[in-house]
Amino acid sequence: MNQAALILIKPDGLKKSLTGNILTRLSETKLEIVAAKMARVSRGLAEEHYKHLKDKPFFEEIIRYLRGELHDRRKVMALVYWGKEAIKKCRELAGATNPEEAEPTSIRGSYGRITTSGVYENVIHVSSNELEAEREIKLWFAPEEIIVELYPKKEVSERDFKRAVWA
Ligand code: IDP
Ligand code: MG
Repeated sequence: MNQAALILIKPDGLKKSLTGNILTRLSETKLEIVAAKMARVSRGLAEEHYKHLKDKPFFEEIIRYLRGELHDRRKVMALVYWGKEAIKKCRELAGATNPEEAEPTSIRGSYGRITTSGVYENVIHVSSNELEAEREIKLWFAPEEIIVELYPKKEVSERDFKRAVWA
């Protein structure tokens, strides 16, 4: 069954110039990329993304990490991979959360590290299950940014709605 998975190339991945390497590794899955963009990460977005970890002692640090405050790169690359068993395939390639325990040839095993303050800098985020994937994809992307129909959507008309267009 086709699945969608949210992938984030985290600020350490960007700072280490790993975008190409990571996308090359992920292309082994033969999955389809159905959305991609660079995104600024507001505090609200980061806190919502990691809300299941709110009670963890490392919560504040991973918010700072995702926002790029530890790497002077205030952005992430966000992508949606789509296809058969997308979550399992992407998580396998990503490797374990703790980069020291991750399989050495996995993405996290190859490029991750643990900082002296204890943050697992593991260069990539991958959704952990279908429910989380749906929640995360809806958080990071608007319907029109995704080129396949993933989830039900609705139309709303907005009065006096302003948006930027090219001058
Ligand atoms: P996942 O990214 O493998 O799904 P989660 O448990 O969702 O792992 O944790 C989110 C992120 O928080 C991890 O990718 C990692 O950067 C960081 N993290 C998770 N557990 C720890 C920990 O025990 N110490 C430090 N950082 C952690
Ligand atoms: Mg997770």
